[in-house]
This record gives sequence, C-alpha cells and structure tokens, in this order.
Amino acid sequence: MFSNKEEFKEQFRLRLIGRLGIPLAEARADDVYKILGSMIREYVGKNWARTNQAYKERGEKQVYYFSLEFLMGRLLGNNLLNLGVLNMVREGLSELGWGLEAIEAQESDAGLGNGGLGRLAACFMDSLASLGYAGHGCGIRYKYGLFEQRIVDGNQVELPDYWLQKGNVWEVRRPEKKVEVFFWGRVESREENGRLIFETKDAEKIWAVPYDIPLIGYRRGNVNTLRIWSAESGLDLAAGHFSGGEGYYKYLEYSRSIESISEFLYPDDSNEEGKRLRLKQQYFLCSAGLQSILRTYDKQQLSYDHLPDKIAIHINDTHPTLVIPELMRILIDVKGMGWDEAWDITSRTVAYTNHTILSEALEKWPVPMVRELLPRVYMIIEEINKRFCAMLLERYPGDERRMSEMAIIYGDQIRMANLAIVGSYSVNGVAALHTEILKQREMRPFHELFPDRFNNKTNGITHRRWLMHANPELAELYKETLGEAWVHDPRGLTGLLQYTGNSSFQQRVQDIKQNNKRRLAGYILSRQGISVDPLSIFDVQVKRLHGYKRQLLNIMHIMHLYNELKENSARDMTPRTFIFGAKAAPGYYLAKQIIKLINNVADTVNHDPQARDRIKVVFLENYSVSLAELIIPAADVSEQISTAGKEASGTGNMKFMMNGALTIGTMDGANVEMHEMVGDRDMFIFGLRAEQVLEYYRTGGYSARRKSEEDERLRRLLGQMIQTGPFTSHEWEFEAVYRSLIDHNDEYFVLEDFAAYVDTQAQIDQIYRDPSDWTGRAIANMAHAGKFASDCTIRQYADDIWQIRPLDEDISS
Ligand code: DL6
Repeated sequence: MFSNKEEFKEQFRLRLIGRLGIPLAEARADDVYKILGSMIREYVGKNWARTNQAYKERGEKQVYYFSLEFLMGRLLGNNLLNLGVLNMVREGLSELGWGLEAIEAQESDAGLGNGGLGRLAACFMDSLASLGYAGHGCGIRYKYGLFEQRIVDGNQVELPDYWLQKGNVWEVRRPEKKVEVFFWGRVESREENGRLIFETKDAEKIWAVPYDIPLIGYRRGNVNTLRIWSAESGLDLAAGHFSGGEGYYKYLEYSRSIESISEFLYPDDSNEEGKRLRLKQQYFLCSAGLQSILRTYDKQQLSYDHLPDKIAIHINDTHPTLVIPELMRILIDVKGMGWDEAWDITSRTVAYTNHTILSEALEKWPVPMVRELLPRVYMIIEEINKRFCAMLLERYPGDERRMSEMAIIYGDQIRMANLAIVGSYSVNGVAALHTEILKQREMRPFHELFPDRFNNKTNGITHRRWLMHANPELAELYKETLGEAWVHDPRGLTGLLQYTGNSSFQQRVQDIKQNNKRRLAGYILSRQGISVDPLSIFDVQVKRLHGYKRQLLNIMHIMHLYNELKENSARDMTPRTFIFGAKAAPGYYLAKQIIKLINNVADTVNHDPQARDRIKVVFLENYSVSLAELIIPAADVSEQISTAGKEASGTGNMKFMMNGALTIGTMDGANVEMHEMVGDRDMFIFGLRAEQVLEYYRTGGYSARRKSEEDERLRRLLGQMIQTGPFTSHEWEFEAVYRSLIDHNDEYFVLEDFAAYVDTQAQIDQIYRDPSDWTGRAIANMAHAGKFASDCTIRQYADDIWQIRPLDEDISS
C-alpha cells in the first residue's frame, strides 16, 4: 500500500499505463475510478486473507448475516476513509488534475435493497468490520438493483437499474466455490439400517456462483466478506437435456430462465405480490449460503454438536427463513443426523430479527407452491409444524384459538414469521416500542411460550458513512472540539452538550449547514432546474413512499400553507423549501398518486409569484444512498411523521439527528428513544400515540368523514384533490387519495393528526427565526446521536445474541 501522496501518484500513474495503456492526460473520469478502485481492492487483498486466517487460527465464532437486501451505496469513498487514506488520495488526485468527488460519482450505487432493512444490513457490515468482529454478509448478486426512478409529467416511471453495466471493481468472482442448488423434483424414501433415507429425484440443478466483496474495517486492517450469489446454469448440469437440432437454442432459453433467479431485486416492500421467483430467490440464497458455510466448517473437522458455538446465522426479517428447514435437510439427509439432534443444532444456530408489524408484509407462502418447488424442504416444514402443534396441544390442551394463531402451516399458507420464531434461539425487534408491540400484541402467544427468546435491539447507523463521509466539515469541527475519541466511540459526542450555547461554536455549525445547503441547492438547480434559497428552512422527507409514512400529511400541510398565502399574501411566514425523495413500489397505485400530487403542488407553488419566495417544493428524482449523503447534511427539519405504531424503527431519523436537523415526528419507532434523549424542547412531537391508534382500530371509533366535516381546512383540501383547481388538471384526478381518506376511513389517521401537525409546524416556523435558539437545539441533537451509532447496536447483538468477541490485534501489523 502507498504510504504517502507521492507514492500514491506514482503507483496510480503506473497502473493507468499498465492496465489501460493510456497516459494520464488521456484518462477519463471513469478510467480514473476503475483504476483507483481496483488498486484499493488489490491492496486490501493481503489483509483480507490475513483476516480469514486469523479467524481460522483463533477458531473464532463467525456470524453470517443472511439478507435478501444489502443497500450498500457507493464504496470508494468509504473504503478510502476506513483505510485512512482519504485525504492523501484526495490531494494526490487533485495534483493529478482530478477532484475526488467527481471520481466517486462514477461509481454506480449498489442499490441491492428497497429501503431501511437493506440499508441497516449495510451499516451493520461496516460496524462488524470496524469493530473487528468476524461477521459476514450473505446476499444475492442481483443484476438489476431497485429500479431507477424518473419523473415524467409528475408521474413515477421505472427504468431498470443495471448497476453492473460498467462492471464492479470491488467484487471477486469465485467460480471454484460454486455450489449446486436444487428445485422441483420428487422425494423418494427408502429404509437403510432402520433409518429412513430421503432423496430428491429429477430435480432441476443450478449453479450458485459466489462473488466476494471486501468489507474494510475502519483503521484496523481487518477485512470481512460480503458474499453475494449469482445463479448460473451450466452445460455440465444440463447435459443430455438439450440434444437435437433445436437443442442449443433451447439450452440458451433454459440458461436465461435460470439466470433470472438473480436478475432482479423484488422491488416491493409492501409484499402484495408473492411470486414464485421471489420464493426461488429466497431458497437460492439460503441453500447456497448454508452449503458454503458448512463446507468451511467441515474443513475444521469439528463435530456438528459444536456448530452453534462456532457459527451464528442471523436472518434479516423472514425473507431468509428457509435457512431453518434447509439446515435441517442438510443435517439429516447429508450429514445423517436424527431429527432431534438436527433440530437442537438448528434452533441454537439461527437468530431472527423482525422489521415490521404491517400485516401485509408478514410473509406467507402458499403450500402448493412450496411443495412443488421445494418438495423435501416442504416435508421438513410440515414435520416442524406437526411437532410444534403437538407441543402446543400438550401445553394448552383445548386452546384451539391459540393453536390457530401459532401454527406454522395454517390453511394452505406457510407463515414464515411463525417458522422463524419457532426455529430460532433469539427474536428481536428493532426499537423499544416495536419490540413491546411484538411482545404484547403481534407475537403475544409466542412471547408467552418463549419469554426468554424475545429481546430488543434498537437500530443504528454507521457514523463513518453518515457523518464522517457525508459531512466531513462537521466531523472536522467535532475533532477540533472534542479530539478523536468519539470516532471510536460515538457516544463521546455527548461532549458537545457543553457547546449548545457557545456562540462561536454555533456560528461554525451554522456555516457548515449553509455550505451543505448551498451544495444541495446547486444540485437541485442543475438536476431539476429549480432555484431554491439556502437561507430558507430545508424541510426534508426522504424514504420509501408508503401510506403509513404519511408523505400525504406533509403535502397536505403545504397545500394548506399555499391556500393561506393565496388568501393573505402578507401572511407572516419563514421561507421554506420542502424537499421530498421517495420511490413507490411499481404496483402501489395510491403511493404513485401521492407522488403525482406532490409534483402537481410543486408545479403550482414554484411558479406562483405570490408563493414562490416563501414556499418551494422539490421532489428529487431517484432517491438513493448517494443522494441521501448529499441531502441529509443539508436538512434543517427532518420529517418522521408515520402513524404511531407503524414504523418499526426508522433509521433516516437517526441520520438527520446526527447531522443536526431537528425532528418533527410522532411517537413511533426509534423516535421514542430519540425523544427520551433530547426531551420535548429539542424535538417536535405531535399526534396520536400508538395506544390511541390501537384503541381506534379496536373500537372502530374513528370517523374520517366526521373529522373532515369538522375542519374547514380539511374540507377545502379534500375538495382540491377531486375538483379542477390549483393542484389538479381535471376532476377526480386524485380520486384514489380522496377515497383512501374518506371512503376507506383514513387508515393512517392523516386527517386526525392534521391539526396537531399544522400547529407544530407553526412552532418550527417561529423558532427557526432565532438562529441561536435553533442551532443550540440542533447541537443537542448531534450530541445525543452517538447512542444511535450502529457500533453500539452491533456490540449489543455481539454480546447478547451472537456471543462473539472482537479480534483485538491489528491484522496488518
Ligand atoms: O429495521 C430496519 C427498517 C426499519 O427501520 C423500518 O422502520 C422498517 O419499516 C423496515 N422494515 C422493512 C420490512 N420490510 N418488509 N418486509 O423494510 O426495517
């Protein structure tokens, strides 16, 4: 590795010539990115091998985090940061005539996730490596990430996100480590020495080929692995199936159908459409990942009794729950164990995190589909269910209601959450409130049966990406003020509390915020042609678009402000720029209508001379991790306004807090814990509490129609959705939105919380006018954000769930 700037420049030049055969003067930004990326990847190779060797020698327990989503974003900047060479490379490149930001922008975001769940997995990978834990990711190498969003005439249009088009400098293809995965076929059994032996005949066999990506720890040398699997057919596996004249073309067609397994990320986290392909993806990941883990385990020649002491398999939501029956299958059918022994090992190896209580997102698979596609796995699920139900019967004789709630197979559906709870030794929620709701309501009977299995692990975010990389000026200020200890233990940020009232510190914080706002304003102007005032309040809501996240409440408030301005152009108001970024699942019509409504409002407001100096509305196209890194440091106000009880945790809320935005939010998810830290003064809490929401659901005592009739402002806004007017081009344009509020009785209590939201926004308007008061509150938020660093969360997972210890030595020394 280069040890100074001059060495870096020299090595870089040599590589450019050696690899591309061009001198520096002819290189394009993309060439520079590729050369730099491959250079870094190769440099870490030695430490990568050393890390694996160290884990092996110490016989360390290893954690494998199975997730259908890893929303990694770009890796170059973070890798340079973690290696401690970011500034050296920045300066070196600048002397060679290149800006690092422009080079970083060449990298495609690895958008292998939908939203919070996938991004959490990425933050966890960074913390595991940075804390020196043996923790690896196991995922799918989707050829296409989440779709690329374009806004055309205000509507979302989805384009394929071919993130691999220009190759991926970080990955190493490892064909020698490929494994076979089986689908379809039929199970035959025979008796051998008094044991039943099961064999699947006529199955379709495909190759799972791994690609490894190094996960570089922060300034400590060790490098973990994210292994992502690609589906491939092989002539060897298909041999004999495609003979004759047409054979070759049939083979190509067949190959394409196999490759489709790892082609697309399922672009839907509301999970309405259970598709066979998605089930195939889940099994593909589980089977390939497990086979590869056990192959490594076998090399250690340890007895399988020790598996739970050497390996923890963590399932990120229910999507990889098939690891449970698949591990059972391997232990029984391949390793020759009996059921009880295999069950004991499996249920002491797997741990499960639940990320949602939305009933439509709790996965269920139709029995016929699983039975056909995965016949042997289905038999095992059936047996798990049979034994579990027998246990319930013994424990709760005659309690049929309980049995019907808890059974894994019910009717013709397999309930994956029930299977995950039964087959794991730990079940955790992702924020205190969420875990309580799981224990007291959604999973109550399971909690009664297995009280020790349930625990809470509040989510966290990596401060390396979300503060040090995204907001380097602020991180520098912290270093100047507090030294560097907080970098290794972000809880040390509480040291900032003594600066909340310090005017020169406040001034520095304000200057940094202004710079970030100017940067974002420049982006908005260049990308969307909208000019926004960096002195206005930047009020931001960026996240997936979903009814419960209530972007609708936000836009209705803006419509209301506009109505007021039209009535009284002298209305006193602090200028505000409302910024949205959100992708809607392609099949989620209501969410798409809300995007259109936001864009219609933006169009009207931004062009109206009476309003545009006080309100601007921007819908940023194609929200992504790298865009978030630009937006979040520039925010003054963070919108975390979900219906209480619906957002399991949220992690955007933590990122904004760490970057000094003030939150307007409901008592939901991790907002509750943020509020516990900062108190009423420094966070703007409004709206129904989770118990009140529940009470309304229970009693049916809420009438949206009545609510709308009582409030003149709401009547007007509802009318404006369906009559031709400032926000519509024709009658009934927003019929679906209107009906969701009135005919479907406003499932997410937008109308109920409207008045409280408007009042709280008015307070924000007032407080922002006093920069010192505002900044003092912002500093208090930054100071408490360390509690939400994923390093803290990962330490808790490591101690309480996985029982793993970090490597204490620096691998590179
Ligand atoms: O735990 C990460 C993240 C939470 O912060 C969000 O509150 C939650 O909505 C999200 N859950 C999902 C689950 N999707 N499904 N299925 O994305 O997890």
